[in-house]
Amino acid sequence: AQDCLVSNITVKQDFDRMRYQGTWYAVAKKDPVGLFLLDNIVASFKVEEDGTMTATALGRVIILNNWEMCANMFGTFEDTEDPAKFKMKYWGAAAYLQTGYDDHWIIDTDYDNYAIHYSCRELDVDGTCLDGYSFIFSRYPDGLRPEDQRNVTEKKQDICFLGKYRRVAHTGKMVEPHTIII
Ligand code: DAO
Repeated sequence: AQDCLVSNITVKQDFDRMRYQGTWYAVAKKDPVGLFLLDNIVASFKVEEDGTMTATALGRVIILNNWEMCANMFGTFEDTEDPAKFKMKYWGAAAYLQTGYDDHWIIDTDYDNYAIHYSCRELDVDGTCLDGYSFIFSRYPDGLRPEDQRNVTEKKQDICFLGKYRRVAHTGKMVEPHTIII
């Protein structure tokens, strides 16, 4: 949306949650206020027997200022009238991890290579997003295919987050979930 109104943001047409299942590596992220997941972010989506979409996510976080750990997160998705727009309830395996209830929109995906996620947490009075975050997901930990990059850049612009992303590293040096590195 050129006007950056959240209500004018378009999402994936006829989103197919079955094809979205499986592992997605976050390769870039636009952080919200009070960022939580830092890097090595891997999400795994699943459609349960009753049709509900769920996800687990791992990622490196810093809690209590400088305690670094691998967070084990869970999310369940509530359907809305738009198949690509969900409400996500999320929580951590440990009590000191973040919990929340966020919008979870799939802006675009080809299911096999890339996905663009969007969440606005707080609307500004003018209808633009005051606080939001977005993941660029790839099916591969080393990044997007060159042929997907132009489309992803266009979509970053459509959601008015262009220039606000940082790279999400995948070092492969993740320790066991719940291991606290002091
Ligand atoms: O990292 O700053 C942040 C905000 C993201 C919080 C959401 C984490 C939990 C996700 C559960 C699975 C969905 C990908």
